[in-house]
Amino acid sequence: MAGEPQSDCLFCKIVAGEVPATIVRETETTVAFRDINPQAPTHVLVIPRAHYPDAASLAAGAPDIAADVLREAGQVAEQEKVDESGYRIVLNTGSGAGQTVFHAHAHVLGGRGLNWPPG
Ligand code: DGP
Repeated sequence: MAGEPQSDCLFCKIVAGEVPATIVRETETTVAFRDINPQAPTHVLVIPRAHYPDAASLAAGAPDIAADVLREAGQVAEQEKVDESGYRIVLNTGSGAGQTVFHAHAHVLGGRGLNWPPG
């Protein structure tokens, strides 16, 4: 069923506390933790506790939680003090765009110059 935990999902295991992560913020609906392979001085992933495979399916199936993820991304940027210098929220969608974990997540990147367009 949409939103239910998946036994083979890494990020569901982080939500359940079965895989360790450096958690920086938590809400009733979201968890934010440091990326294991940081691409910037600040690189935090914000995920919904509920399992949806990508951002689009999250927005379609649980729009309130999609909004929570975006709100939390902004809170992470503030907490990490990258909000004034500027930061990027990235939602890789599909393997062709670099998505490797199929549990919706927003990357929050900041603390260095960020080029446009991204690679
Ligand atoms: P994406 O490529 O957009 O699907 O992003 C997945 C990110 O997840 C990638 O930047 C690396 C990160 N990641 C993968 N495995 C782990 C893990 O076990 N712990 C943490 N903290 N991050 C992970």
